[in-house]
Amino acid sequence: MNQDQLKQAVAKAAVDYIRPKLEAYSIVGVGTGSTANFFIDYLAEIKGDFQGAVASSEATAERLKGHGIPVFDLNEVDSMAVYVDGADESNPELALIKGGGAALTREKIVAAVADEFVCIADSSKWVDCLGQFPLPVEVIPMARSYVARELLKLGGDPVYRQGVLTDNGNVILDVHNMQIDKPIELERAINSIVGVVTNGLFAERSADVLLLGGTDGVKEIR
Ligand code: ABF
Repeated sequence: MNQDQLKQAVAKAAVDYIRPKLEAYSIVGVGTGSTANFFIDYLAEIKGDFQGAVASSEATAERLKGHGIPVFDLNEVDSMAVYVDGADESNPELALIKGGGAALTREKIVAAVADEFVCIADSSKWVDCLGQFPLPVEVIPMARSYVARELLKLGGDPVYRQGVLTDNGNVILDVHNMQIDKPIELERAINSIVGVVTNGLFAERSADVLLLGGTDGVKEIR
């Protein structure tokens, strides 16, 4: 199986996993990226089983609408049964690095609202220690250089992601060479730098379950 086939397998497994939890009034939070895109395509097959979705990016909203799935503004919903999204890395505690697709802030907001966060990933995303994937940090544009200097003090090597603006109109710094032994502490430390919108560590609100696709099938890890 190639990586895309593994992503498809976990996307299908996610639909099977959430289907029994859905009611006619349920809202599904939907993430961003290629694994999430496969999930949207399978989700469309059961669109009669739930009310609609909240999207973590404009791209996801467009794909959902293309399948005829109603998309709600997050402010219109007061609860969300489940949020399904991919990741760039997961450790055994299900703390994640996300944001390779620059959608980290909206992803973190939607994850915060959801009763259950289901992460879907192929086995290449599984690591013992987070940090081989550069950690994305969304930054207010005028604070970019200041935040970069502060990230250097924390031991990382920030690199400006040229030519990328987030859906919120901000920029991304990708922090390389960060050894992330204490994800919760680092998530808090980076978020406390003035000018940071949020960072791609999902450790305070980690995934509740990870559906991890490998050549031997999809494992459910808690
Ligand atoms: C999003 O998609 C991100 O937070 C993460 O950066 C990315 C994973 O990408 P893919 O599913 O394309 O590997 O969920």
